[in-house]
Amino acid sequence: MWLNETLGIQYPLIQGGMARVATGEFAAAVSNAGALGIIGSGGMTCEMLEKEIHIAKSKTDKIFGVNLMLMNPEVDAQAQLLIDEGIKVVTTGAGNPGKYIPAWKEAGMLIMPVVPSASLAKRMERAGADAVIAEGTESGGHVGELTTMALVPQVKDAVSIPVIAAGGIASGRQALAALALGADGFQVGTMLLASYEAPIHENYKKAVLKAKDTGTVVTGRIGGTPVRILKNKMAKEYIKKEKEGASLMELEKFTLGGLRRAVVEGDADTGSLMAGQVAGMIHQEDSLEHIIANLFEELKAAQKRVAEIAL
Ligand code: TUI
Repeated sequence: MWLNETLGIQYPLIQGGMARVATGEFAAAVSNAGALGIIGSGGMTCEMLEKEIHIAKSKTDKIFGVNLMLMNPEVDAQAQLLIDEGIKVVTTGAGNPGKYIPAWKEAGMLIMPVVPSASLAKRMERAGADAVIAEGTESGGHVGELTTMALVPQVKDAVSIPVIAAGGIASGRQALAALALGADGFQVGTMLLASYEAPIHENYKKAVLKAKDTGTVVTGRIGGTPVRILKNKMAKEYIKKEKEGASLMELEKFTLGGLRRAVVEGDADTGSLMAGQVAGMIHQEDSLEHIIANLFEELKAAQKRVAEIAL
């Protein structure tokens, strides 16, 4: 497929940006397992990002990338850091990276912004993006409105650059469905939380393994920053307060530091346990190598099964 052929990697698979989870060591492990590892800049200062890039470089000879979280207060300096560090692939999230694209192109980087709509996909194509990642609202963390099922084909029809499908992919069946929608590659996040290598607290991992299909909820829709997390005490209270018309300030008090509480401290009650709707289909811990190889074994089996259906 376009993605693995362009990057010279084994699998047409990108790891999602996963703020506070996707460290340099984790991204290197994903790249070593044959996919494209990505360091997530969400929650990092510029100095932290630099350190993580150096760690990734020391842990793999394979290609890896950086996800630039565009709401990060240090994003301007981080955008330049990627050039200075010779980063070859950048994905972006939570905004429009248009102003950085000319300098990134000049540096020869492969640019793949996450888009929640066909209109932003078109703008990104005009701005010079090499591909777009069409991420449906099934995904974890900061989400758009459209589902992967509705978004991917509409983005595909709107642009002529390659389209990577994201949101709701954790099995070969879902990857095959993404192919049918027109995808030129896949991005996954939630399924990798269940890897031995994921640097998250045991309690976070256990909560993902325990989650059911209806186990996630979107907080912050009213405030304009919708974030999908596993349902817990904090999420329920947040939604209740949101419905009661609480002020943004009051709501922020709930979520401030929530991701750190989840990932580092393992506080499953008041932490912000970001995860996608596919959490309900993840039942066991495994190595990154197995998780990724299995996805493509399943994809081949699903493709064969579908090809044999008489219509
Ligand atoms: O970015 C993500 N997912 C994330 S970022 C993150 S860190 C965070 N922490 C606390 C609060 C909020 C975020 C956790 N998960 N996914 C990619 C994504 N991008 N989803 C939606 C978008 C998006 C939304 C609007 C991309 C562009 C956009 O453009 C608006 C515009 O300016 O046109």
